[in-house]
Amino acid sequence: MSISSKSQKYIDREDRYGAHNYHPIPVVLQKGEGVFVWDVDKNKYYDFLAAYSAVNQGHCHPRLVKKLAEQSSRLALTSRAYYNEKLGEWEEYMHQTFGYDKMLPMNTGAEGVETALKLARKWAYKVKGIAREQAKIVVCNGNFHGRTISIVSMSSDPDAYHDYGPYTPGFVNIPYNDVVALEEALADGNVAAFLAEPIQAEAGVFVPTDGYLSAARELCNQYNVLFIADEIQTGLARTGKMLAVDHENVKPDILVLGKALSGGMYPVSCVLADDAVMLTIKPGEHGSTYGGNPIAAALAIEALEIIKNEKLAENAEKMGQVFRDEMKAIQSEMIVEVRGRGLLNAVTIKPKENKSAWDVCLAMKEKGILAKPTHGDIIRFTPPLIITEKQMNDAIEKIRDVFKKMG
Ligand code: IF1
Repeated sequence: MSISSKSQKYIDREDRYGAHNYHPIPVVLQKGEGVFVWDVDKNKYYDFLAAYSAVNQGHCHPRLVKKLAEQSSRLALTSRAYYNEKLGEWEEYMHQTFGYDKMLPMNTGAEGVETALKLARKWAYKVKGIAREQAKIVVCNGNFHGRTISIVSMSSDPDAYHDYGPYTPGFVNIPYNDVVALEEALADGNVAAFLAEPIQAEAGVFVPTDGYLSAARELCNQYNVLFIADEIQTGLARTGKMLAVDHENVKPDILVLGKALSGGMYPVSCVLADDAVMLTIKPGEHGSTYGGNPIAAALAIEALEIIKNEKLAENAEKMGQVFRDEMKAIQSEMIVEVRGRGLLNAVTIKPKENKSAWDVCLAMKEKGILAKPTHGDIIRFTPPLIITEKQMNDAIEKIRDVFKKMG
């Protein structure tokens, strides 16, 4: 696979001076616009990863670029030691959009998940009456909720947790998409919450059986357990609805958002909950330097307005169906399964003549399509939700050529 000497210089410099905590696709990007990115040699690509679903609105969306420039030249960061004119506007906007009493603003998705864990434990001790230090949180095998030590303490993936012990206690792992196992776990009176992704994205885009989310909601009600939905990747129109839980009209007790909440401009995350949960945290008991800053607030409102104005959920639903139909029609021994919802899709690859999913991604790069495997044999396809039918068909034609050549 060809890597220009110019690109190689960038790659070598990162290798020399940067931590080796990633193994990127060998492409060096310089510009992004909509569904497209360009490398340092001006080669153009469809971005079918969209920064792991953080760029739902498309690269460098003009409304977000304008909003970032405006706010950053007016007031960027105050900390929460003071009030600022934008945070309350964002909090009210989130209440009106998602229907929760209150919002707690953070920055990264992991911080949002950690905030949800802390709220669940506070609620357990102060409201449910679980004995202190005894609260348990039920999580699913195959989960991905971030990279902090408490979060990897929940993980069932050795790559995520190996050699990071000792681990945070209080997590109970059960199989995903298994209602019987969930009920057994929730029957323990010390359980504070059930945390799950409505679709397990990093694990390989595993969509649970219809009714699983509704059953989880009902069981959490029955056993007085908080249902926490991690919609950091599945949320914000990615799966064809504003939230993935909307496919079953389920309302979690705690909702965690991130990634596309800023349209890829700036780390913005938040936690939404009603007063009975949210007000268990008192002044001085949680926070963050950048959490709720004016830039984050301005961007989040604009990013959500774009999702609504441009009907990105409807487009994700429509284009996702086109993608899955066309991928299923490709005749290739390497394509084992095509699955997903909206524009959160994945293809399981069967290696052929020692060609792996990685090799497919390298071949797609040569044809102008960027995507990356997860867990070895699964390629995730998550383009920006603004993709048009013409662009989708053009991209699929390129992907089809790759499989035709690889067999
Ligand atoms: C990496 C994965 C995806 C997430 C869900 C919380 C977070 C994420 C459902 C934490 C973040 C990112 C992290 C990034 C790559 C990417 C990823 F492959 F790692 F797992 F998307 F699938 N909940 N996912 O997907 O949010 O702290 O990153 O803002 O760590 O390599 P964050």
